[in-house]
Amino acid sequence: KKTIFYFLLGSLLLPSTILFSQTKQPSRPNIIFIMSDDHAYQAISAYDKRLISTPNIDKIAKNGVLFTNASVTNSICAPSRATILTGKHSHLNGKVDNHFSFDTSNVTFPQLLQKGGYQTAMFGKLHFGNSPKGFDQFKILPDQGNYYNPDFITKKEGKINVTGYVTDIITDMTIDWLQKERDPAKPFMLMYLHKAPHRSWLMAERHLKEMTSTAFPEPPTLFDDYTGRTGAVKEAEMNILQHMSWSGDNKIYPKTMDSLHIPEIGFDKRRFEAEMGRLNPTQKTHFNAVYDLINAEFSKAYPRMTDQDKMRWKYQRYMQDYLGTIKAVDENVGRLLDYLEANHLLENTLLVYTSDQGFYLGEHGWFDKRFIYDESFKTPLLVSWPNQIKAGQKSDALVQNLDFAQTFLEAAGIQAPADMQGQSLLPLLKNQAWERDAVYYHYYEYPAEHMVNRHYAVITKKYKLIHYYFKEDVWELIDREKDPMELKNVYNDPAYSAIKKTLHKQLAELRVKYKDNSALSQNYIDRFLKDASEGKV
Ligand code: SGN
Ligand code: CA
Repeated sequence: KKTIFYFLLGSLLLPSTILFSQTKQPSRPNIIFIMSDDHAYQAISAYDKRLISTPNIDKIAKNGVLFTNASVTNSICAPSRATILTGKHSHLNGKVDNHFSFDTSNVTFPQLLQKGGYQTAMFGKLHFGNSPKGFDQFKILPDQGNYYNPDFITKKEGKINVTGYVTDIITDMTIDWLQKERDPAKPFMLMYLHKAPHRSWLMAERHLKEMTSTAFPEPPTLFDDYTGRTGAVKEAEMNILQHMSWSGDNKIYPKTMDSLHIPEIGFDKRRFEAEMGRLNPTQKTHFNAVYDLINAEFSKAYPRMTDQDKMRWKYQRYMQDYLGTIKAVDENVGRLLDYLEANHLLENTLLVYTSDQGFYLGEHGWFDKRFIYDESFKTPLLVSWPNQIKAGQKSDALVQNLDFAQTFLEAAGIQAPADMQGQSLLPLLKNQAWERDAVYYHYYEYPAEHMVNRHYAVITKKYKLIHYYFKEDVWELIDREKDPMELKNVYNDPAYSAIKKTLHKQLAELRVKYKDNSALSQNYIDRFLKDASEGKV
């Protein structure tokens, strides 16, 4: 009798339980996209422990997946962001370089998520020359933004100025939004976008003493003389000794420069003032306490310094300041993760940490990015989603920033437009079948700052076939397994003639697949030259 009673009770309750669980728990995940600007994977301890410890960023990979072969399609800021938002290569979304504004008639994944019922917000650096569409709330830096006391363009209050350090402020805004504006009835998509560690590398006051008294190991190719590769590598203006500015980048005071009669490149006094000139008196006191000392020691040492000493000195100053800015990024990522954990917002959240591209930390003697060589072609990528993705994984799949839009749309159960060009990473994240044996790359911004020639390429796990095509027309073939530091062009080595043929075929196929043809590229070249001749660039 008892059994029959419970059976009847159970069958009465069951349908309502199903109904209840369907309405109560929105199963669509939240999406949090964390991106810093110019953050090299060499400066994340989950990838490389030599330079810095980033325990909070590392935690994301511990909870999920660390991608060791993630890359960008065009290694420069705004174009990478446009590719992320549109799921299209630069030649199709139109944002081929940093010069022109983003074409807002493009369809972006935040617009689709918003239409599909997501609450959306963006905080930090966008760098599009206009405001983003598809966001319920945004507070973005104008253009590159500033490290200290930055201005923001906001959706609801127009332009505002906030006192303090940019990385802390962007995090405050983000957590504030989660606390006060988030609608718990909806899933959300949040873009939390740091300016750091972009040039010219001003760290938070609290890290000044520690970071300026630390010495960092040099990369083996710091004194690369660029032999064995094409002219494009030699022509680039991103050598630490020759092109990094003493005052603007390394914070040698203009008055120290004058007293030592040091010839300076570029607009470095402007650059020095552009960031250091924004400090308020208290901030300035903290900076001076540290940089006065550096300037005094430098003044004493400079007259006896050889070129090699200068390179070494600049590299150390570069690393102290660059890595100093990352200290605050890691602390603030930790602050956000703690908030999410405390509020049970981690489990059903697809959370990504990446950068708009990688960066050279002295490899090949360089700073900056743009080139197809690993340090700037690759980008960090750490992903977690505890409800769906197993913790502690590592993947060497050839994934790209091109894939984010479709990944997020699929996670949200929204159909991606057919003309998006990426591949959702969800199957890969869930250990299901996912394949790609080569990726495509195309960099355009030339002639321009740092003078990196235009190039396109096919990249497999084993090789890179690169075509520098603008000023000079030359090919490079890199054997990634035999030459991991990418110091030798084997394009004309007969031993590679068969592989060269295969790669040429793959490259041609990818250009057709992604609809990149020379006519399109020629359009951008013409447009650039016209604007340059009219003084607009
Ligand atoms: C600035 C920097 C460059 C950097 C570009 C692009 N110069 O112009 O070194 O390559 O931004 O960076 S600075 O003297 O103004 O700092 S990007 O990340 O926005 O693409
Ligand atoms: Ca960047």
